Amino acid sequence: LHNFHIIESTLREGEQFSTATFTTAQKIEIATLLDQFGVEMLEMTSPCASPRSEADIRAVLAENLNLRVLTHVRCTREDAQRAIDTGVHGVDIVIGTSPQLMTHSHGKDIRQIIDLAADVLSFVREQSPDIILRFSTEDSFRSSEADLMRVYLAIADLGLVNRLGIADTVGVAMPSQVWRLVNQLVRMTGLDIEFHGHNDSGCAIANAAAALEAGATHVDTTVLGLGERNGITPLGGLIARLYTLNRDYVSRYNLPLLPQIDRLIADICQLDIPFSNYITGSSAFTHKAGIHAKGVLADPETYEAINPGDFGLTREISIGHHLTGWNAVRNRAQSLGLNLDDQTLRAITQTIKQQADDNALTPQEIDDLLMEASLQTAGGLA
Ligand code: HCA
Ligand code: CU
Repeated sequence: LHNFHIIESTLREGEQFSTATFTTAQKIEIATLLDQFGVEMLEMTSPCASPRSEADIRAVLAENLNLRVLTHVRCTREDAQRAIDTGVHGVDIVIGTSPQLMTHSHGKDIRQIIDLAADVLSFVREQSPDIILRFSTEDSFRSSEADLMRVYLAIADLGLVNRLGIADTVGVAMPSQVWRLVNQLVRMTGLDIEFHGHNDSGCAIANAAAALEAGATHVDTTVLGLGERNGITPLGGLIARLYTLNRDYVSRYNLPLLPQIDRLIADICQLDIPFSNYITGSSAFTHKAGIHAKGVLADPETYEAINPGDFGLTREISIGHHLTGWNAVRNRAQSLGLNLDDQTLRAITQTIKQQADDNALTPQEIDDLLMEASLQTAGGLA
């Protein structure tokens, strides 16, 4: 993979999630934590959205974090001017190019889009020669390829932007489509490419990975994947995806902060972290079946592609159910300092299975069974 950067958009796309509203203090807390995690860029809601949105860009900038602060605006001089006035490090400019958005959003055709973008981008460059300037089409994957190429080539030729963005605004792209479009843009423009992908059909992480494989340099994420509708590529999911390709891709990030980051956003937005969540879901490192427990006890990599320890988390071996195995039971006995012989352990395992067919046993009930057995066998305590 190319050396890539994460554009963390919890404070922009994330705010578009149904239950997400952040106070100034919360925005600063989130930005600070993401900075400590090591994301390179933070995208914030347009200063044109509301008075507090504008003030909070300045408030986050005043924290002097390592990350670059970007804001996201429509393709107009007025919006761009207000973005520049906040003192942000970068401005992300976007305009729709799909037939749906050309008709129902801004009503412009491709020629008018190019002229407007050229005007606004030149304006920004004149005002602020050093600002990080990005141009993106919205709804790129429902736009005609010919239209897209016309727009991107015209913009690239101006030599004004640092980065081009593509957006799967309604979450319909397949990884192969993303790969092809990014690859084409990299070859044709040589510019940095950003991918922004929604998750309506479950491909947001795969699409982000495909973009990176094709040479994209930037990926948009939000914590827990918050965003419009069911959101975009989740930060933790992207980390899991890249970690399992090669740990080195994500070793520069402060991975043990991820659980705290997911928890903070879940709490603020009054959400549960889904059980199925990448890395931080409640069962992400729980092993259940006897065969799995045995393998993991011998070597965790048998059934773990991700080491929970790298994220400050621990694995759990679940014992009190009918799929349990005696290796897991022996492991629990050993953790309690009990030295039970194999025959006893196998007998206890059978007891657990039998009882658990009706009702799962609690960890305490298992421990009680083990302690009892140890009292009954002479010299049971190690
Ligand atoms: C939206 C816009 C956007 C923009 C993405 C980008 C999208 O809220 O509809 O500028 O990179 O998904 O198209 O979030
Ligand atoms: Cu979006």
